[in-house]
Amino acid sequence: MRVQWYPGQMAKATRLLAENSKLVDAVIEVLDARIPASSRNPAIRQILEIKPLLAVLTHADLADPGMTKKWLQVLQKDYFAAVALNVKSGRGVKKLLLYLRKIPRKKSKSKRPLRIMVAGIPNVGKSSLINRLIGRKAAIIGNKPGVTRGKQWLKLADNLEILDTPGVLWPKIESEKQAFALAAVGAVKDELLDMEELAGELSAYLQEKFVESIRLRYGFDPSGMNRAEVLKNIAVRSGCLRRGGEADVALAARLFVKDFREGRLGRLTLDEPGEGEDESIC
Ligand SMILES: Nc1nc2c(ncn2[C@@H]2O[C@H](COP(=O)(O)OP(=O)(O)OP(=O)(O)O)[C@@H](O)[C@H]2O)c(=O)[nH]1
Ligand SMILES: [Mg+2]
Repeated sequence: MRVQWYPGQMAKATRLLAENSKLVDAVIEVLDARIPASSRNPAIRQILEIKPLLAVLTHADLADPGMTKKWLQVLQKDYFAAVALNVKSGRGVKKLLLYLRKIPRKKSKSKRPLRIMVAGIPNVGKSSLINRLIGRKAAIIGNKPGVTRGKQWLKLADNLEILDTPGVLWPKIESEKQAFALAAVGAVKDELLDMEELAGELSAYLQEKFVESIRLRYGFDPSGMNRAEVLKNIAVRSGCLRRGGEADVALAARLFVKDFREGRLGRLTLDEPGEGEDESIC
């Protein structure tokens, strides 16, 4: 899957991270629990000054719990701390607050509030996480990438300030698998995607790894079918039909991707710890 986005806008967001990293004591890199490897910014350690880096896995409610556990073990080796969160229910927030209290600080800076920057790919849940930590809707959120446009300082308590930042994607996506993973979870604007191509890739991936997810949701066995046949069957089974009864594959493609994103195909993790290319990033 090939994805193109606006390098100018992303370069600006990357600059914003670099400039503001000078002002903070630590950085939370928000990762998506469904794609922990693909949502890691390979350049984050070069962009940021050397600072404690915490990994927070959002969307843990939509990811495979066993895989999330494994991923946390992998990430703990590489980050100051790694925590999984369901931002919607608040599960995991207490643990994160405990880690934030353990962040070491220079003596000269210990009188001012602790400052944390929240960074990560678009639409991963950075602003939602901040709202959860603060306990009210202080940052604007939305179910599409590019909602947060500039930086925003928010006060969590007298002794803690948090910086919300716009989502960043790196200019060169390492592999087609990574581009697919980012598109599947909604980190890339849908307007920049060929939804039928994305749905086709998703169906091929699920057929290979989680064939039951299609059978349970749509009531047919996709074994042996090609991508077009799978989408056509989804269209027919879901009532995505044009006038005259012909399958509306474009509509079915959107429905299928939406079903995946909203967890109706089950709790699925697309990146496996230990997959060759993922290990090299960790
Ligand atoms: N199910 C689920 N949805 C989540 C979780 N975290 C965030 N979301 C949803 O993900 C969408 C994006 O959340 P935002 O907080 O706006 O994401 P962001 O990273 O700030 O996005 P940008 O500002 O566009 O980069 C919203 O619809 C949230 O409700 C989570 O842990 N689980
Ligand atoms: Mg945001």
